[in-house]
Formats: sequence, structure tokens, C-alpha cells
Amino acid sequence: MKNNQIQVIQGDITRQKVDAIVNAANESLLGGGGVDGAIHSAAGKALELACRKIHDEKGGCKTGEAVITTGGNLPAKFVIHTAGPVWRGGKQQEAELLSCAYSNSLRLAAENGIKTIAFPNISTGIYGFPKEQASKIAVSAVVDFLNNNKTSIEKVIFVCFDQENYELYKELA
Ligand code: AR6
Repeated sequence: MKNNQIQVIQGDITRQKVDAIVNAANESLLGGGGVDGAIHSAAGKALELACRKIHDEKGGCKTGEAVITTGGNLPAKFVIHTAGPVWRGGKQQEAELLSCAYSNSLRLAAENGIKTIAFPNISTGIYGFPKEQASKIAVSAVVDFLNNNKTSIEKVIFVCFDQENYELYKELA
């Protein structure tokens, strides 16, 4: 991994000028609240249609997996949708599934020649994953991926929305 390959910022992921942003979606891919709702509002109809097509053809996206669509009206060219785990107390493989959500998103990005990618803090909103544990899992999944794979990815940005996540990620980065 090169220096400065990972960045932490506080802000709105829909505004990021990167090749791809990651959406903390759900298995249906048919939209929702939180960052998913914000991404769909900003991206518009093309994103909704692309998600519906994957829903109809593949049944959506299983927890821990990832799919890629157009970015529609977003500054980002692509959206990578992943479904993070719902927190159910920690004994239902939540940690492993969260790690997979990050690594499978990166793998799909690399397969598509993506150079810059922004992640939200997957599962730490509506899905209730404890933020400190999630931040450690996210950073180590990204560091492991970058260290173990020679890919197109030049920059990974963690876009934190709330102050608590921002402080946790600043501490780790
Ligand atoms: N930019 C960046 N981060 C954001 C934004 C934004 N515009 N808005 C919220 N966040 P959540 P989850 C942060 O609830 O926990 C949806 O209904 C937020 O502060 O969006 O994975 C889906 O359809 C939090 O830190 O996603 C699923 O059903 C992080 O994004 C479900 O919610 C994730 O919070 C997924 O729940």
C-alpha cells in the first residue's frame, strides 16, 4: 500500500468526484433511507432502473456481496451497491459479513478499472453496527485488500457523515 492511498473526510458521499461511490444498500436494491436514499435522490431515474434490473434478474444483492451500476446524475461514474449486515448482537457473523462488504466492493471496483472509490460507514446507521468495531473492520479490510492485490485502485476515501465516525476514522488513519 502506498502512502496517502487512504483518506478520511467528513461530508456527503453523493458530492464526491470519484470514479465510484459505494452505497450501503439492502438486499433488495430497491432503495431505502439513510445514505441509500440520498444516493438515489441525487442519482435519479437511471440508477433506479439499473437497480430494478439487477433485482429482477439476479434477485438483488446478498449480504456481504456487491454489484455495480451507473452513477446516473451523480458526479461519480459508478455506484457499487453492497448490503452490509444488520447488527444482531455480534454472533451472527456480522464482523465477517461487514468485512466482505468492503472487500467485495473493492474487488468489483478493481475488475472495472476504477481508480478512486469512496465508502460510507456501512451498517453503522439503520443497521445498528457498533461504530468503533465497524471502523476497525472497515480500515483493516481496505488495508488488507490494497496490500494483497495489485489493482487499478489508487485512492480509497472514507466519507464520514457524523462526527463520531469521523473521529473514529481519523484516529485509525
Ligand atoms: N453521505 C455519507 N454518509 C451518509 C449519508 C451521506 N449522504 N447519509 C447517511 N450517511 P445508513 P446502514 C451515513 O443507515 O446502516 C437504508 O434504508 C450514516 O451516518 O445509510 O448500512 C438501506 O436501504 C451512517 O454512518 O446504512 C438499508 O435498508 C452510514 O451512512 C439500510 O438503510 C450508514 O447508515 C442500511 O443501513
